[in-house]
Amino acid sequence: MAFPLNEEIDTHSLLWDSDTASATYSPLISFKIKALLLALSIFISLACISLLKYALLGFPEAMQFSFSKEVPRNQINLDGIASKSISENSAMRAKTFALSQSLKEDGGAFKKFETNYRTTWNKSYIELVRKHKSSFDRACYSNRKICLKRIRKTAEASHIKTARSMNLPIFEYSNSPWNMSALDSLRTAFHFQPESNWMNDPNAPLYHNGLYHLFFQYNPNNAFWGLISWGHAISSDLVHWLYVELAMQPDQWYDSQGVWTGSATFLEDGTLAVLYTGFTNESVQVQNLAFPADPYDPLLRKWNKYVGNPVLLPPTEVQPTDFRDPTTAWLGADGLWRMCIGSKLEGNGIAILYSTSDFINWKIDNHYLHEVEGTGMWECLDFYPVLKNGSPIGISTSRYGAHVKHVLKASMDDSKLDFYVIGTYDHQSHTFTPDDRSVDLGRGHRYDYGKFYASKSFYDDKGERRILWGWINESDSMQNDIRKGWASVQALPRQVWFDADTESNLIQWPVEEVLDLRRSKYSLENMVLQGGTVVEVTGSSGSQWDIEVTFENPISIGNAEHNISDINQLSFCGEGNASGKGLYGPFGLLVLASEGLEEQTAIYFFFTKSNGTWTTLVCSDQSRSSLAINVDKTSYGSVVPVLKKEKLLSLRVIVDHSIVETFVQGGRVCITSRVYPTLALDNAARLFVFNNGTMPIALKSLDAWKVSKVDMHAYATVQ
Ligand code: DQQ
Repeated sequence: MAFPLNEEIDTHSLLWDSDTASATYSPLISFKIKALLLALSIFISLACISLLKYALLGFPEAMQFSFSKEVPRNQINLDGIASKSISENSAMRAKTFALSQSLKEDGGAFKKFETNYRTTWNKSYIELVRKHKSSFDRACYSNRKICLKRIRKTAEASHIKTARSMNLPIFEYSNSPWNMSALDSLRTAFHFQPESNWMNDPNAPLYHNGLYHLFFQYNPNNAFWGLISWGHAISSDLVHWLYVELAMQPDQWYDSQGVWTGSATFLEDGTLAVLYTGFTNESVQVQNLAFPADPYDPLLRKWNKYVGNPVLLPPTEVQPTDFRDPTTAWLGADGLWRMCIGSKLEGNGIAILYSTSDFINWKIDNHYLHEVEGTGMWECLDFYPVLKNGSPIGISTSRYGAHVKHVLKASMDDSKLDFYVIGTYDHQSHTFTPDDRSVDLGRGHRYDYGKFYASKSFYDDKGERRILWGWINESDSMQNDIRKGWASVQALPRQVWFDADTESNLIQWPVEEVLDLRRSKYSLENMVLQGGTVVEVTGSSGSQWDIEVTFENPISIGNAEHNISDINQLSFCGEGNASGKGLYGPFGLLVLASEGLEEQTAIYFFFTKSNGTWTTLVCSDQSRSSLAINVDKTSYGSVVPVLKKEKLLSLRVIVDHSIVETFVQGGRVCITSRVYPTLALDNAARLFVFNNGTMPIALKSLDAWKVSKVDMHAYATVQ
């Protein structure tokens, strides 16, 4: 028999025909044999696995392992839910497809993001970094820091070469005010940040089995936003962190464009459930569930996405891209869990309220938990009780009663600011009523008057306190972030409680564990600062500080009677005003200042008078924080509530290389600034006190502690 001539021959299906001693081509026989061989090999593999298991565990244990391993007390009962959900799953898919059609008309928020941020040369540069990173990755195990530097250097060199050859604009690294080692000096020493790449919102912070967990929005590949996964770190003290593997990655149709922000809830039986937003393959925002794969693992390293995801689709009245960031749930007296999700409707920010009995089947309520006109999209909602009596003791999210007030926080997508409002939550009607609508969300109190966004709190039952995390974004250029190899940090974790003195705001204070990082102390005492004075704190070189300073309140010591006309300067905290002059102030601190004061970040008080009433302002002036030109130097500020009985004004200022976090009057007002000095780096940075006002100001005390660096590293490296 001859070979067929004009066909491609599959050499695997050539059979030897013993009768004719010639090769026979038989596709049918070949298929049967293949199928037989496949079935045989599957059978043999299964048998081998079972034998191996029995050999290792012994027969009875092996059976137990498969069928009757004790179900942990704190494991959710998923019986019967999985099968139901699989059939629901395809219905969900069809619905998300329909929703995605309306999204296309909207232009696609993600596309907009890409166009805004990825300029031509950025694209080519990012590609280069990616290319070089993969080739260096193998060599990076031993010394990650050196390796990252090498990647950046090589990428820069080839970027310049490619950009030249393609006639593209070149980012002039030679003109950059920072060389690579100066850029490394901008990295924080004791604020939480991943080893490299991009981070944004804190997610599902929690305390469990002796460990604190922080999850965070993370791009594992680059120092800019994209391909968002959940990074994960663990700590026993909220200060020293070990990075563990990614908790979740975008690997399912319902989160393929990003595993977005979510929250953790401990159910009544101790089960830990995480609800998060998935950005689907069809660009729809849906809510998904995930559980620790092994609830016995104290590190909670592996996570299982629930087989019936998504558990919630956007309701028809909102856009499919305006439905995200579920809160931690709270348990009502009716036995139902409730949570809310941020959205917008006709320009109004809304908190959509849901309830459930099993955490899987959620029902939308007939009213929103809250709505504020014209505030745009609300992201990252947070809703929790605080004790009315002003005790710093925290309470769990499900607590209610006459002794509590409730706090609702929304992150305003349009302005990237976090606002909170305090009010009453009615546990019968599930309505929330702000105490004072004039300071409602978007109009009144902010957690922080500087850079602090997408925050999330949790109840820490170990410390009996409520702890708040907030994301501090970069404000240098994206090019700079890529060169640095990292972007964003988390603010220090803050304990938060109700301010019973003012009865209108919250108090926030760095968790007490931060005190353990304090080292040598430098002090000043009882000093009168005449107008125009700048005094260096001796020995103050360095860029890691925890500073507490108090001044006598000039108004409470009788000066209020000065017969001056009103100074209506509520906008005083604008650009460059630390060098301005008032009657009382500006006075305060200059941090991250170069020796010749070419660079300085001023944190100061200033008093204004209107209709005979004095108002205290606190400002953070970044206008001279850096000689670099392409960094954001916006100044921030706020009015500070100061009670008549308060004879002292206080600042606690925490400095960490490129972060200045300020807590005013015991934490009534907070301001966080990003600064990027070029001269005032590391030991070249100095600390001064100053008074630019006309009237002398009495400095009562200043204590400045050097803060030690915290070594954060991957958990695996210390095994
Ligand atoms: N960041 C997440 C969203 C959230 C936004 C995406 C807030 O879930 O609304 O990274 O920064």
